[in-house]
Amino acid sequence: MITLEYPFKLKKLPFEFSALEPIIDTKTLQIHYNQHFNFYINKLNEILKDYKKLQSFSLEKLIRNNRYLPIQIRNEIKNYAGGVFNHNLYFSLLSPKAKEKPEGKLKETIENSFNSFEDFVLKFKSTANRQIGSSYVWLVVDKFGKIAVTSSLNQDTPINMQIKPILTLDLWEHAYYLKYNSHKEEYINNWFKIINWEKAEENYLNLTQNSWAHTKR
Ligand code: MN3
Repeated sequence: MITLEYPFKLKKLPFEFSALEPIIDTKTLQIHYNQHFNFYINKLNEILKDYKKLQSFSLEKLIRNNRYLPIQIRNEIKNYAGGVFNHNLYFSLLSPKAKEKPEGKLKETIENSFNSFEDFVLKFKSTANRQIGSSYVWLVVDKFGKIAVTSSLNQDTPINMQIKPILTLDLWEHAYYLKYNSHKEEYINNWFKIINWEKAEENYLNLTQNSWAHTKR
């Protein structure tokens, strides 16, 4: 959904803004994608404009190396690079033609780790329902291939913590409030019907097979 190099640019969603109706309404998806997501992209580009060296960093490297960045932009980069990364992942995992569950290796790992796919869903939902304020819930994998459900606040991203994300749910109010108002639980339940499990599987396989070697500084 974005170009991978500075200056980062928003690409078109691979489906119509109305394609996720009635689960995510057209207006919410439009505002979320074109305004919120784009805001983070523009802000990040704006900051990087004056830091030539950092322009060659990937999004992930900007996030992972936050504590080595110039102190005066560290916080902003954390928020904006995080906002870009998190939204990019969230939108890439939505699909109007979603399957009910994952297949292949990810399915197997989920069943081994959570007992069953249904138990995983319960765990993810209860974690999501417990969140207060602007947050994300994640399915992550560590470098040993172990998976877990976790959460983060604001635009924090769990690639800071020796783990990498497979799947994420945006629980900021802008993701659902227009349609669901305070019925966050309904948004969470419905989101499970539009998960792009093929993409999640792809993330899982990429992360377990080859990406850790490149994650040193
Ligand atoms: Mn959002």
